[in-house]
Amino acid sequence: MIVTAFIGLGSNLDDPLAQLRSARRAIQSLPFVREKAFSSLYRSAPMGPSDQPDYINAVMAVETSLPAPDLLKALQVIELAHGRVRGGKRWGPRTLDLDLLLYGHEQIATDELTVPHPGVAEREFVLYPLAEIAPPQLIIPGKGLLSDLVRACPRRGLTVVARA
Ligand code: ROI
Repeated sequence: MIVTAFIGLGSNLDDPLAQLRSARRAIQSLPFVREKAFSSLYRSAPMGPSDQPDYINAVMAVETSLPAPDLLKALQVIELAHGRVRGGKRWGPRTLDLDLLLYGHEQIATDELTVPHPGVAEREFVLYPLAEIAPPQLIIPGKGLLSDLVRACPRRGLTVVARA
């Protein structure tokens, strides 16, 4: 089965723009994964502790035949290869964060994986880039219509800093 999945990318350490571009190439190189779309790169204010740099965020759409847990594991390997330190400060700065936001229309709740990603529906740095590359009538399972969620979400200073 081939599924469309959306991946959230974020970084606020060690040249975040370069981190996201490198992560994109790494995801493109995964077996059984094909890029469908990549949003603009956005600058966002940190959610969580404010004594950390702004983030660069983007969202990528892929088609994949990998099951969701396998895709998640592949993303975690890429995070580690980008110097991601697990068990850092909660909501602290990070070199690379790859979140499996959506996996088809599935709702998944296991110890390892929650899809849709908790927080997708409230986070401007997820919703705006997602809306750039997803159909406006996209339903986020359990949350509602993407276009409604975007309309209800303040931008909090979110700006486009670069085209993909
Ligand atoms: N804040 C922003 N703006 N962007 C992120 O990607 C991000 N990721 C996180 C926390 C620490 C919650 N804050 C963030 O994991």
